[in-house]
Amino acid sequence: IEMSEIPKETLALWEKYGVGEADDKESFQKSFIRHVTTTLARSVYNIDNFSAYQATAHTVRDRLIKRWNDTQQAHTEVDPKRVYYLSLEFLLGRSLDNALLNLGLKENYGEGVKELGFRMEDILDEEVDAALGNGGLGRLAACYMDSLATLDYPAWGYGLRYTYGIFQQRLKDGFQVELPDYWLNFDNPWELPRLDVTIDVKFCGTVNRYTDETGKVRHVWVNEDKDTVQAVAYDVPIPGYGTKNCINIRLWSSKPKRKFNLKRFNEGQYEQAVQEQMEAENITAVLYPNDNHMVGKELRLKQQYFWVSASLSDIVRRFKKSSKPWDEFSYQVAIQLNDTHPTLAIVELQRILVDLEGIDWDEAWKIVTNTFAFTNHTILPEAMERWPVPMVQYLLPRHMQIIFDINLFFLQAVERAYPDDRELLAKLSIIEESTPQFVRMAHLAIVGSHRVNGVAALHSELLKKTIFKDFVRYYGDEKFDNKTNGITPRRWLHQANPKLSELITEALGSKNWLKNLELLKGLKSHVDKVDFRKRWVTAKHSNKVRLAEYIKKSTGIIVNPNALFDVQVKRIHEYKRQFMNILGVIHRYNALKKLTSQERADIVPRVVIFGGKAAPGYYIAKLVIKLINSVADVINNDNSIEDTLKVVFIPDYNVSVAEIIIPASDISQHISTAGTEASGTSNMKFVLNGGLILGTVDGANIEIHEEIGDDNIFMFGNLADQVDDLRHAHRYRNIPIDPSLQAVINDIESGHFGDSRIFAPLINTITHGKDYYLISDDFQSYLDAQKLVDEAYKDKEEWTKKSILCSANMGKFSSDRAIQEYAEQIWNIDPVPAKRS
Ligand code: F58
Repeated sequence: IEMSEIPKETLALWEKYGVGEADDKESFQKSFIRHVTTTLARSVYNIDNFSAYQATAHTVRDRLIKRWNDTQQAHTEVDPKRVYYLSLEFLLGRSLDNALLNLGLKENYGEGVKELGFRMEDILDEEVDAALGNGGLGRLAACYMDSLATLDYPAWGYGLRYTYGIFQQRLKDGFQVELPDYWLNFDNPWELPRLDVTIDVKFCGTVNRYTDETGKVRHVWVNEDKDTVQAVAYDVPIPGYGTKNCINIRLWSSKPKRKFNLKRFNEGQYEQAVQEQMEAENITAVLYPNDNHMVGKELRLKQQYFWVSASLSDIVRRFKKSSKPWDEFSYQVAIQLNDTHPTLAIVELQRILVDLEGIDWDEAWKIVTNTFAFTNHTILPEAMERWPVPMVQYLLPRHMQIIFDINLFFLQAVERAYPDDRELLAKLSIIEESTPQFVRMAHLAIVGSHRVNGVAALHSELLKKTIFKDFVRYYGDEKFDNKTNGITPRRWLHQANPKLSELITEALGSKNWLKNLELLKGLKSHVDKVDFRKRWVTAKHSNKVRLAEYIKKSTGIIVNPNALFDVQVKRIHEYKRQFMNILGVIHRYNALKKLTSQERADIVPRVVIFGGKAAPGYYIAKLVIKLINSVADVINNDNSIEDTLKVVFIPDYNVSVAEIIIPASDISQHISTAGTEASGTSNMKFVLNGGLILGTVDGANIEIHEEIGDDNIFMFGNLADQVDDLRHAHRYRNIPIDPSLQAVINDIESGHFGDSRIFAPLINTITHGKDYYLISDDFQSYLDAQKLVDEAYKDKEEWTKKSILCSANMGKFSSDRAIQEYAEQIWNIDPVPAKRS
């Protein structure tokens, strides 16, 4: 209702008793105690760190809700064009510290809890991560939400509320074991259940054709009640930094529509009576734990449609509130597809417009293609989504018809442009003509979007030259562009590295760099100041001490914070080549053993740190973890090398562990085979925190190199355009293995690191598997680059200058820059600041 319709007296009461915005220490304490008493039903006598966390979280939540409401109110009043970011993964991590910092409450609340007998660090440490994502793609979505909120864009995220997030990783005898991540065990203060916002989602059934009163052929999709599930909304508020704006991620949870099969129950079939209910709840039960790999499970397809259907129905409902004509839809709504996982949204919107709204096909299709844009995150063939036609037909019969029609009209248009080129038609077709047929989701996403982008310059170029080449030929170059990824400096520097953040703020004279990362350039003028460098080193050192403590706590291994910390943390995947890293470690170890004690005194001691999860079904990746741990066992217990080398595998790498590791790194490794890592985003986080990187000429490494300059990065290896030839050579010619690599392999095979039979399948990927990821081809160049790192680290002053220049030149990689590009060049949206009340 309109404000003018509400009686003045009522408004006055709301004004008087409305939730205040008081952010001072006393208001915090009052609210904290109220939550302990009423929300938690505890008292001063039985409150532990966890309850203190809950009470603090609820106090912050109250403030968030206020901002969230004000933001929604502002959006409703202005009714601007909104962007909807559809992502199957939002890897948010913890929320409390982030909210305290973004809302500017940290100091007051810190003092507040102290007086109540707690330490803020302990309270923050009680929170479990929201781990609704696998890796880069999911974390990117989280960084983008932070930037959308900070820049006041009218944006919504849409995703799934998995009951189980990414599995927790333990190590047993050096092998990975997976445990379920039941993250909702305790109440989750960072979500607002909207039990009144429910949407029915249909599956299966049949399609009926009929002719309507105007003589038009129409379709209705009908199904049985038992095949309908309900989507329930849970809203996750995302506060911006230094703004009152707070946007929303709406996560859907599945519930049965029909609660109970009474007939079955009365027949005494108790299990069957609740079976449908369980099947419905299964849809959002678990996040699929694969990174850069497609699994063709029916449940996964059900997840995708469930999410897409609920989200679109919500988006369309919001649009309809404004009573604007349908041809204005794409002026009010932009939808970004985070990879191909939400591609069915294209089909669903076409279905809504044609079947439900009665709009002509061509007109509907124009609206659809003007609405959607698609981001691709990988070029690896095994990650490309394809769904068997029979499976789609069974679950979504009407959608399958529409896909065939979209394909027919598309191929007809191609044929008009390129008559008699049957090969081109086959290559572009949305349907792969195999037995059974498959739907190629990337093709559907391209055809149904007005813009397609890759996530780093090289990646976007490779897309155009390889997998999307024929589409470029048909559509022209303009439809395809690049949006280099970015990361939020709020979480990845200000929050994760408070010491460095404080130093930077002091040097630059304000906190403005947190909203305009280009201002870091101002650090350059401090590089030559001895005192500044000293403080820079002190910050890094204290981060290393913090990580050393964490390593001791989580692995029992003691490491020396004065050693060079060499880090590779990311999902374990053959293309990321953690295997090459550990082979390099063995090479180093063998070299160290040959030295005399005197010679060893000259060596820079190293701690090589690994972390990352392997997909549970990825056998080779799991062997890499085992090899790292076996090698670590031998090296860490070999006194003869006098602590010049330590190897650590930190278990259960996740967002909050990353926040401890990244600020403590001296050098980190981003060593994928050239052309395989679309962008990488941790590379940006490390460099922003003054860590140098050792990397291949791949993904965003290339653009980081461009920004920070030759002197501040260690690059090595073959280039992307050499990869095809090298692979071809491995396949058809007998290429001898690099001698240093062969020596290392021999060492493993001799049983030096335990029963070598375990590792045979892994070794075979190089010796008999044609070395698809080119470890042998890059090995010597990798070792040479490592030598340069050792040398450079000896000159501490020079190293520190490099470290400062690294941070100083990272302005480009703020997710604010990325989001601004999307907003201006793809979505066409403007900021809408919430009113300050
Ligand atoms: C990653 N992809 C890319 N996919 O590998 C990385 O280079 C890039 O920086 C990042 O996206 C952000 O653009 C990625 O994380 C997945 O995890 C998918 C999850 C769902 C199944 C398929 C892989």
